[in-house]
Amino acid sequence: MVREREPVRYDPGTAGYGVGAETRGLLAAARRAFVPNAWVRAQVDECARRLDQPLRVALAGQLKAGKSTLLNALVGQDIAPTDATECTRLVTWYRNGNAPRVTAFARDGARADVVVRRGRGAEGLPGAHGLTFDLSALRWNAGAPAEVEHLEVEWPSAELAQTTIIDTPGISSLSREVSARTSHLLAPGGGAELPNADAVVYLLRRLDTADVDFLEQIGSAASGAGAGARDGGGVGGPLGVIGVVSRADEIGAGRIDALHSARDVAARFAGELERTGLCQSVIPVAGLLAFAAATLRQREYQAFEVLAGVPTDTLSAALLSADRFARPDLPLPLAPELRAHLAARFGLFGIRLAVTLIRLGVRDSATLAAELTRRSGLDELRAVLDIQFAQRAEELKAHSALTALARILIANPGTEADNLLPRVRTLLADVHGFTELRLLGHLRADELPLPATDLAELHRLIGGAGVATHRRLGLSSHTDLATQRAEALAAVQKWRARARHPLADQLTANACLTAARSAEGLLEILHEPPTTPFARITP
Ligand SMILES: Nc1nc2c(ncn2[C@@H]2O[C@H](COP(=O)(O)OP(=O)(O)OP(=O)(O)O)[C@@H](O)[C@H]2O)c(=O)[nH]1
Ligand SMILES: [Mg+2]
Repeated sequence: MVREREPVRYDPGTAGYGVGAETRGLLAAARRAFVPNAWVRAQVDECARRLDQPLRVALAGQLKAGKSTLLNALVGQDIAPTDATECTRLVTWYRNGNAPRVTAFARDGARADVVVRRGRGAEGLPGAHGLTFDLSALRWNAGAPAEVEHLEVEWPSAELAQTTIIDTPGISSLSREVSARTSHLLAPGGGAELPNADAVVYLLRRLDTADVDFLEQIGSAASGAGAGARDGGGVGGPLGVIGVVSRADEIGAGRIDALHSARDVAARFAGELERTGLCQSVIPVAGLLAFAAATLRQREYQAFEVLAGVPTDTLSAALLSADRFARPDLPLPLAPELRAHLAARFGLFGIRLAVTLIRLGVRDSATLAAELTRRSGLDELRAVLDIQFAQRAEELKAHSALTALARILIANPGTEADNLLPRVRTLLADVHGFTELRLLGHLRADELPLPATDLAELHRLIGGAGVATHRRLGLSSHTDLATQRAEALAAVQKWRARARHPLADQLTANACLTAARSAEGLLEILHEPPTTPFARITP
C-alpha cells in the first residue's frame, strides 16, 4: 500500500514517444493521486481503458436525417432500426462482439437483454427497415423495471472492430428531452461528466439554425478544451467533425443526375459550413442506396435486368413516385410486391441508376453493387473517414482522454493531482496533431490571404489528404527517402519564411508556422522511423 501513496510525480521524459504514451503517463499519475477516492479513480480508469478501445464515432443530425441507414451502410449489415419505433429515440452503441446481442441499460447500471426481430421483405428478400429491438418485455437483472437510458448492440463485424459507432436520436425542436440525450453525449456541460465520442459525423439535409446551433455547441466544447479549461467550463467535445449531406439521392427529385445535383448542393453547404469552421469536410451520401448496394441480392439484380428491358417511356412514367411504381395495374413484368420492395430498398433514384447501368453494359450483380456504392458517395465518405479519423485515431482518443482528465481534475481539486493540470492543459494546447486538426477545421473559414496552390499545399502538409509522409508532401508512395527529405526541408524553409513575412497577419502567420512544424515533423520521421503516428509535441 505504501507504493500507492507515492507522491504524484510525472516526468514527460520517461513517458515514451507520442501523445498517447504521455496521456497514459498522466492518467497513471492521476490514478495514484486518487487512490483514496474509489469513485474518481474509476473515472480515471475508464479514461485509460478507452485509449485501448476502438475509436468512438457518433452519427448525429436532425430527425430522419438518415443516421441509422448510414450506419447500416457503413457496417454493411442491417443492424440499426430505421423505422419509427421507440428504440430510435435512444442513444445506441454498436460494438464488435462474438455473437449478436442487444442489451438495454438503465441510468443506475441495471441491464436487461433485448429481443431482436427481423423484418421480412417481398419473396423472402430482406426487409427495408432492418432489425427492430423490442423494448416491451424487458427483464431487468436488478428486479424492479427501470427506464432505459441507452442500448448497446454487440455484433460480429470487421468494421466495428475498428470503430465503435454511436447512433444518436435525431435533434428536434419537438422533443427537447430526446435532443438533450444527443447534446449530452457529444458536448457535455459542466461537472465531471466525460465526453463520450471521439469524433462526429453530422448528417444534414439542408442547413438550418438547429444544425448551426448544434455544430457550434460541439465546436465550442472542443475548442474550449484548451482555453475553457482555465475557467473550468466547456471542457471536452470531439475534435473531429465531418459533415454529410444525407439522403443525397432525394435532392434533384430523383433525377438520374441526382448525385451531381447533390454534389452542387453539398459544395454550397461545404462553403457555408466551412466558413463557420465547424466541419472538416462535407460529403454528399445516398445512404439508402449505399446500404442496398452493399447487400444487393441476385434476385434484385435479376429484377433490374427485367426492368432494363422495359421501354424507357413506360419505365419513366412508372417511376414518377414510389406509390405509382408499386401499382398492380401498371404494365410492368415484375410482381407489384417486388416493385414495392425495390422502391423501399433502393429509392427511385437507385432503381433508375441500376437500370441505366445495366443498359450501359453492366452484366453481373457484383459490378452493379460496386458501381452503385461508388455513386452513392459511400466510398468517398469512407476515404475521408479514414484520413480524418482512422489515421488520427490515437490523437483523437488522446484528446478525448485529456479533456476528460482535465474535467476530472477540475471537479476534484485539493489533491496532489492538481499539479498534473498545467501539463494536461499544455498538451491540449500544444500537441501538434491537435493543432493540425483544429487548423484543418478552420482553414477555409479563416479565408487566409494565400494563393490557391499554397493553400492546397498547406492543407496537404498538415495532413488534409492523409498523414503518411508522402501524402503530406504530395509525392507518390514510391518516392525514395532522400527525395522526401529534400522536399520536407524545402517545405520547412518555405513555410518558416511565410510565417515571418512582415505583411502576414496573425492568423496567416500561425497557419504557416503550423505547416512549417508539420514539415519539421516529417524531417524527424524521415530520419528515424517513428514507433507511433506523427504526434509531436512542439515547444
Ligand atoms: N431516399 C432515401 N431515403 C433515405 C436515405 N436514408 C434514409 N432514408 C429514409 O429516411 C427515413 C429515415 O431514415 P433513418 O435512417 O431511420 O433516419 P434517422 O436519422 O436514423 O432517423 P431518427 O433516428 O428517427 O431520427 C427512412 O424511411 C429511410 O428509409 C437515403 O439516402 N435516401
Ligand atoms: Mg435513427
